[in-house]
Amino acid sequence: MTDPRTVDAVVVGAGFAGMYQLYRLRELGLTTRVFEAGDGVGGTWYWNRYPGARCDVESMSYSYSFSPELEQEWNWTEKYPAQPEILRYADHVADRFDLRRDITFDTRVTAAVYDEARERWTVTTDGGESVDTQFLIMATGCLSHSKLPEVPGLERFQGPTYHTAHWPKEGVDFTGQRVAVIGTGSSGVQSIPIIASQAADLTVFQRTPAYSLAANNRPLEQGEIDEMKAHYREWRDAQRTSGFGVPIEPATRSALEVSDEERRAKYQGAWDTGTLTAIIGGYTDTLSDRAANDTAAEFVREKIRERVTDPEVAETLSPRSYPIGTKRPCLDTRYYETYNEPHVHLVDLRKTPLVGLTETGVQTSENAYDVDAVVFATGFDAMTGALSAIDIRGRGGVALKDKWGEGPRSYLGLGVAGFPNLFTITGPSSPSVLSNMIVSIEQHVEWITDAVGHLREHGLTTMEATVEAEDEWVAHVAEVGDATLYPQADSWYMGSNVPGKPRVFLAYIGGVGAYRELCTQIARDGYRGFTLR
Ligand code: FAD
Ligand code: N01
Repeated sequence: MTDPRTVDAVVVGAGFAGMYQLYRLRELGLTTRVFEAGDGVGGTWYWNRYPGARCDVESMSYSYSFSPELEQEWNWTEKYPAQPEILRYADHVADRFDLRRDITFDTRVTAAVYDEARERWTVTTDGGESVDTQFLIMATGCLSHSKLPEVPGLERFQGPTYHTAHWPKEGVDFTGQRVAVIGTGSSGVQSIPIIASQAADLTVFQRTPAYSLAANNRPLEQGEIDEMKAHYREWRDAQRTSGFGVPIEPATRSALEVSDEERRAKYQGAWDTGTLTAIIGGYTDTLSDRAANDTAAEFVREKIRERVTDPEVAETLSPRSYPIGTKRPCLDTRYYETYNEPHVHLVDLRKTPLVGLTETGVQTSENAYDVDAVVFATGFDAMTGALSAIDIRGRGGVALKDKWGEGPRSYLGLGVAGFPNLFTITGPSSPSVLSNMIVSIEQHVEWITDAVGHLREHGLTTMEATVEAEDEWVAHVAEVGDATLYPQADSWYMGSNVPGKPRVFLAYIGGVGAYRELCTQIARDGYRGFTLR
């Protein structure tokens, strides 16, 4: 690279999206710089080092498909790999493809401003660097901007506090301590059993219970690894055309048209697989009809009652306020059983709301709980948080976060009107978080790379979504979302976990396969809905 301050492309983020985007742009011959706030690659798997962090998509599916050699040489050890193994995989990919030399670590992008006359972006970092680039590709992650509970006095607490998404690299030993965990989404569900196994006393503060299914995690056997490796190409093709990036037998019947016995047997079979999609994808109407959904929800509540000995605790842990699947369900290992242990206590924040932290612990409307350490498993300002944290200014100096003041507006979750040559990998309004994310990441990276290649081949310099295409897409995303039960939940999918955030369905539920086909067709039509110049 001649002058690192002037490049063809800047990529923000070095998780699975940023790494693959760099690889592809290099292949295309573009000079590219990647900026990453952390001091290593891996994104989610670099930051979320909390005890129990692991994937809930099977390892041999949750991995890159772009390199058959990589697929063949890497050996996953577990059905659901833990964070250290996934981080080792990310590191291996970075080394194998020599990615690090174009990544500037420990550096956060703070602003990006489009210069209309020059048709280029100026990207600024917290290290004081300014980089001039033609293309700006955001690989900032859907679940990378963490949030704390919105209560006063968090700083008052005198002991250590931890957020699951910023876990210390050296780990934390809770042996002999009294610990509070606030939050019972996926991060809480995964970490609580392990924190409980160390702590002398654990109090869990729950606002909304999760639907969690037993993961039945286990080591992979050599035979199944060999079998998958022998048929990887077919499997990858099936992933790409599936609804959620995980091939499952498509449902053909309503949950309400079969007998109770048949439905139960099906749910039990699905439960035994220890996968997220089997129960939710078992019938055509689980995610669109509340009565159908209730049959699956009740099956899971029954399992909770079987797993928790105290009926009152079981009831507190049983979700009733939203349909199953409309907040992301969890996969767990001994989550519910943990509440059978005498040193583990559950506080229902719906009955006694969280008031704040004191010098010595957690305060609810009824009680003070003295603890030695507090863990926030309180999640993320999802989908838009990491993008809105950067001062991105397009045509006329318009700020992206202002344009998105009433909810994100984007065409395909890939491009934004008024922001030429800005691309968002797994951006809002794409299937992204409603899928095995590596499948969606690869699809977006490949589409963006093809688009950039197309511009170059045709001597063009800019590409920008039209307002009309964007409006139509936003309306379509909302319409498809409204036909489902998702809007019935207060979830991060709806932006409603962050006070003041507009309540908009943030992802596209039209299906990974159908969406891919549409994107491909749009490209074939000369990038219909984009203006190319
Ligand atoms: P990320 O991995 O989030 O990487 C984004 C990177 O951008 C981060 O490293 C961040 O530091 C960097 N960044 C952001 N803003 C800036 C900035 N301004 N300047 C510089 N750098 C910046 N998905 C699944 O499909 N299956 C799973 O089982 C699954 N499990 C998950 C478990 C956890 C605990 C979490 C939090 C998420 C999980 N996900 C899962 C979603 C997961 O985020 C994606 O699968 C995938 O790792 C996202 O990759 P990414 O590169 O798009 O984003
Ligand atoms: O975050 P969450 P997460 N007062 O938002 C509670 C992926 N992921 O980090 O539901 C009190 O799900 C909040 O309560 P409520 C996955 O996509 C995957 O756990 O808003 N409580 C909730 O209980 C997942 O969905 C894995 O009422 C407050 C919890 O904190 C996504 O990341 C593992 C509160 C937050 O749950 C996010 O998961 C981990 C407040 N002010 C993550 N604010 C896998 O297993 C929040 N809460 C693959």
